[in-house]
Formats: sequence, structure tokens, C-alpha cells
Amino acid sequence: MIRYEVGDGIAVITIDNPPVNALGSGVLEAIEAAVARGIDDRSVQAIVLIGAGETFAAGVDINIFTTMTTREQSLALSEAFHTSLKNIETASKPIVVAIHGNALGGGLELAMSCHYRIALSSARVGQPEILLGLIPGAGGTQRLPRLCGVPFALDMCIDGKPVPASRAHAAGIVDQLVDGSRDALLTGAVALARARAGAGAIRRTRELRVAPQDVHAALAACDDRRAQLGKTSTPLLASYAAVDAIKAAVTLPFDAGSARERELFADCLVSTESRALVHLFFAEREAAKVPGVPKGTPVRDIRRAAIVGAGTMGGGIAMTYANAGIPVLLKDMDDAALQRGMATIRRNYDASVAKGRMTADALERAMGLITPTTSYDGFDAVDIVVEAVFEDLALKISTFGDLGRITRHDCVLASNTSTLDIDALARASGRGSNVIGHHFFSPANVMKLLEIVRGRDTGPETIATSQKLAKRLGKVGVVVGNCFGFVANRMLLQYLRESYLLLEEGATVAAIDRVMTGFGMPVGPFGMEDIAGLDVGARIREHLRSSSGAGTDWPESEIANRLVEMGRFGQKTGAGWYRYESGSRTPLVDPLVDTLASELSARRGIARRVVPDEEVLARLSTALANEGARVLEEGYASRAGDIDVIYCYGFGFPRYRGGPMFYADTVGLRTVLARIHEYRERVGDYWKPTPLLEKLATAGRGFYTT
Ligand code: T1G
Repeated sequence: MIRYEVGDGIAVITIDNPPVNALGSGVLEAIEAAVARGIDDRSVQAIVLIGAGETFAAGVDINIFTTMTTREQSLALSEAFHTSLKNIETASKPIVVAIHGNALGGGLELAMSCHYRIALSSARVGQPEILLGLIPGAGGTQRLPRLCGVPFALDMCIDGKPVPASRAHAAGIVDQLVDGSRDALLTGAVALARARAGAGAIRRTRELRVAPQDVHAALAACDDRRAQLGKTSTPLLASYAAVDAIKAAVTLPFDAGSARERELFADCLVSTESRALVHLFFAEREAAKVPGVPKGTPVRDIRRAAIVGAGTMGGGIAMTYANAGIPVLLKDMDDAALQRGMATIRRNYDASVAKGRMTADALERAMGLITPTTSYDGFDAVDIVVEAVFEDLALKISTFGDLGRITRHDCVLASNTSTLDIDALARASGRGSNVIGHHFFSPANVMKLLEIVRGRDTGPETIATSQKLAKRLGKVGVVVGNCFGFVANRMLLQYLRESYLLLEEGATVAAIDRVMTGFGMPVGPFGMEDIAGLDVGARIREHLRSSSGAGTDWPESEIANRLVEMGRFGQKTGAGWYRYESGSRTPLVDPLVDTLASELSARRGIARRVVPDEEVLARLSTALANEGARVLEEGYASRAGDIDVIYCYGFGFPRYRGGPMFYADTVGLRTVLARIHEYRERVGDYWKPTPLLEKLATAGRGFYTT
């Protein structure tokens, strides 16, 4: 994993641990040993450290963290990192690190323990540990503020976003930039090393003063950042720990500050938040591995696309393709609908420009890639068609009939349906192996999830092409099976069912939403339905009732349907579960809904009661976990991790809770099972534990514990 070569007085140490040169166990020690070898080698005047392949190092091997079960182990791990980097930093010959690709987490910490940093201008550096619920644990919180100052270090450690090498250079993290290839970088690094070799004193980051040298200003920056954290919805434990560790860099000498960092790092590593985020890191990557679609399955090149239906979803999907630089035809039946669709797209882009998220040029470029049309002209030249017409099976079947006749034989035919039968659409098209579900989440140009639905005849090429396309569209693609509501909405139906029934039992719309937003959801079930549209929910329930009669073995609350009958579809009609002042999206409590709930519970003979917040959370999260187990058991999801990725990216389930399946494990499946039995007694016998959940709970296991 470590190569050592000497040429003309310069030792070049290469990290070679594909695919991302992760600093797995033994790698840092091997680098340390190679540095010691260079020190002892009289022919060596200076040392260069570089990564093999496409990148420098993407940090410590995250797999290591899954083996850490105690705080003591975590502390020892951080101590080992610190010792290795101290030995590298205190080397008596100059060490130049050459950065290309990524220097992230422990990779940047290693680079900062070297004496001089040269980077390709295309490189990125960052401390993304916060995305894993961690802080830098190898001295990053002590060395970074010494190189770039406290405010920049706070940004890097709390936002976790990598910064381009040019900004790192401007901030003082990187000393020199090089354009071109890895070879050009290596040449530049060797030249810098040679120059430093003869230049006397070596600059060690640990000896630098933290900037700003005005301690009050530095401490004020930390306190301000901590105060800001308190205002954010759910700051992570690690966010506060990052502020405390950087504050220690200001107030304590290097070694004492490092000891403080280690303590804080260990606290984070054993936290449930970090376990949840590390779980999601790997679950997201596992989701890319689909049974029956081996690595290397051929994929088709998507150069041109077409969307059928210029409504809210169709428009958002067209923006997603245009944002990825793919020219797209946007078809709708009549010109009026098309103009409305195009106007919405321009309005959304204008809003992005107004928020500084896009330039006016980029707006015009994107609009230029979207061609509105009322005909199928040009559809015979596209590589993919995404159907996004009204959620009506007959309409979709006729659309797929058309598409099967007019598109090229290898054209991917995708449907944005959120619930309907992909196999029926495949049959209508006569091209089953090319038909697949591409279920985007609203707003389609914003939400990161793409639920990819494989039908009975969907070909592996079509699936592999969809996965690659998802990444290109900036989405996280998760492949699921074809059942009513697939995974996302099928589970959501149970979550909403319990929300409605809790209303009849005495809870209120505002209380239920408050509990779920307090839990970390971006909106509660009722706020979410007001955004998506109660009419959409009603149609889905109607489809479910008419399609199979399956899944209606539970008491259906009439309350949602009553609101729809009253024309209360949500934000789009100014009233739904909440009411909205004209032009405002601020939900206002409407006592009418609570009155309706009391009437319906009286009619169903339900004795209303005070529903504790804990029960609200328990009922809704248990409904998700139990249906998730059913989806797994029936094989519509390949892994529990896929379900967690779907809920975190599709519905904003709090990542620091790991997703509904991981969260159920933190509650304990025995507790979850006991709750289901209790609800079966008290609420209704529609509560049936899924055999998989029952089996795991009885065995004292979880969805993730073997
Ligand atoms: N450890 C282990 N495996 C890793 C890894 C890592 N750090 N980074 C990537 N992989 C694997 C990944 O699972 C996948 O495997 C393959 O590499 C390709 O990754 C002490 C505490 C670098 C931007 O948080 O952000 O250092 O699925 O699919 O889209 O302070 O990977 O193929 O089997 O993501 O091109 C900090 C994490 C660690 C960076 C590349 N570092 N990695 O993205 O490929 S904590 C990070 C990434 C730390 C110290 C601390 C991305 C990437 P497989 P990929 P990509």
C-alpha cells in the first residue's frame, strides 16, 4: 500500500490503496516508517508524499469506525493517529505533500502534518467528518486554524464541504498550485522539495500561531458559531464538538489542544448520531449494488431525452435533465398547459438566480436545453423518455402504447408514477425490457432521491443505465421492486394512516407535526401532505382500493377524504390540513379540522383522549418499521439500508437517526414488537407484526445486527 522510491536525492513515498487511498489500518504507520527510512537514508535530502491513481487520500478508512464499540477504543484510535502524524511532522528533513483529486478528513490532516503542500488546481481539500457525525480526530482541529485561521477552519469542519484547491491556497492551507496532470504535480513537488532541502529551517504547522493572533477575536468567532448552531434546527453533537476543539486550539498549546480534540472525537465516535451517519455512508454505496445487475453491465449513453407531461413533476424533471446538460423535449397535450409548464420552470430558475444559486447565463443555457412541444416529433431520436402524465393508469397505458410505437428500439421508457403497476405499462409498450420506473420526489429538481422501479421484464442494461443516469442527474438512485406504492409510498401510506387515526383518538394536526419535526423530519405528515396535495393522496388511496383490495385491511379514517370533498387540497388551494393566507406558505392551524376529527371519532365511537407525544412518535415510527420489514420480506427492497436511503433522501428522514430501519434498531426490535402487540390490543387488530420483524426481535437481533 506504500511505495518508497529514491531519485536524485528525493524520496518519493506513494500511497497506493485503491479506490480512494483510504488510510486503513497500518497505512499511516507504513507512511511513518517510510518517512523514517528517508530520514535515515543519507542520500535523501527531502521527501515527497503523493497518492497513486486519481486521488491523494479520502481520509481514514471509515470501516474502522464500525469496529469501535467503546470510548476507550475510540480514544486509542485517535491517539494512534496523533502519534503517527507527530512523528511525520517532527521529521528532520522537509516533507512536501502533493495533492491531486481529494485530500479529505485524515487525508488533509496527514497533508497538514507535512511541511509544505502543493496541489493541482483541480484538487479539493476538506474535513467532511461532520457528515459522519465526527470531528477531525488526527489533529485537524489544531493544525487547520494555524494555517487558515479560526473562521475558515470552523466553516470547513462544521459545513463539511470540500473546498477547491484555489480557495485552500488563498486561505493558506496549500502553498503552491500546479495546473495539469499528476505527473506535472509530481515534478512540481520534487522541485519544491529540492528547494526546501537547501533552505534551512523546516516550517511545522504545530509551531505556527493560531490566526487571528488576537485571541479575543478568535474566541468571539467560536462563540458566534456556537450561538448560530443553537439557531439551526437540529445541530449535531459533532458541530458543538468541532467548535470546542477549535476553541482549544486558541486557548491551549498544541499538545494540550490535541488531547482535547481526542476526547471530543471519542465522544462523537461512540454517539448514535455518528453510528447512524456511518451506516448511511455505506448504505448509500451498497444501494448501488443491485442483485442481477453485475458490475460491468453495459449501459446506454443518454445524450437526448424527452418528458411527457409538463405539470409540476414533468417540469421539475425537465429542469433536472437541463441542469445536467442533457437536451430535453417537453411535451404536453395543449399549448396552454405547455406554456404554464414553461412559465413555472422559468419562475423556478428566476428564484435560483435571485438567491444567487445560479447565474443569468446559466439560466438561459438551461432554458435553451428545454424544447416545449405538443407533438411526438423528435421522439424517435431520443435515448430516454420519462412519462409524467396525470396519475391515472388508463392514461399512462395509452401513453406507453404510443411510446412503444414511436421511439427507437433501444430507447429507455421510464414512468414517474409513484404507485402504479410498471408491468402494465411494459405490456402496453410491447418493450418490457426497456420499461422502468423513475419515481422522482417533489420538487423533482431539488429532492435527491430517484426510486428506480424494476418491472418483471426490465432488462439489466435498462437498470444499469438508470443507475448511471441517476448519478449524472445528481440523484441517489435506489432500485426497488414493483408493488403498489413501491417502497417509498407503500410505507408512507402506513405512516399517514396512523397520523389520521391519531387525530380521531384526540391528537391534533399541529401536535403531531410538532412531534415529527421535533424528531428531525423537515415537515410533519400533515404539512407534507399539504405540500404534495391531499387530492394526490386521495387518488392513491382510491387506486389502492380499486387495484387489489390488498392493504385495505385497516380502518380508513374518513377525515382526509372529507377535506378533499371540501376542495381542501392543501397549499395549492389555500387550505388542507392547515389554512394559508393568500400567497403565503405558512401553515395556520384551522380548528375546523379538529372539529371534523371529533365528529368522525364520535361517529366511530372512539373515546377521545390526550395522546402523549411519545405515543405519536412510537406509532408513526413503528408503522414505518413494520411495513419496511414487510417490503424487505416480500423482496421489494434488497436491503434494509436501501429503505433507509430512500427515506432520508426522499422524505428528509433525519440522517443522524439513520433512517426508519436503523432507528427501529436503536429503539430495539423487541420494544418495537411489544408496541405492535400493544397497539393490536388497544388500537386495532390491523396491527400485525411482520414475520421478519417478529423473528429478528425474538432472536434479540435487529435489521442490522447479525
Ligand atoms: N473509507 C473507506 N471507504 C471509502 C472511503 C473511506 N474514507 N471513501 C470512499 N470509500 C469507498 C466507498 O465506500 C466506495 O466503495 C469506494 O470507496 C468509492 O467511493 C481521523 C475521522 C472520496 C468523494 O468522509 O466522500 O478521516 O462501494 O462511491 O463518488 O479525522 O467516497 O466501491 O465498495 O463514494 O467518486 C473522512 C468519504 C473519513 C470521505 C469519492 N473522509 N468519501 O466519491 O466514489 S473520517 C470522508 C467520499 C476521517 C479523521 C477522520 C467519497 C469520495 P465501494 P464512492 P465517489
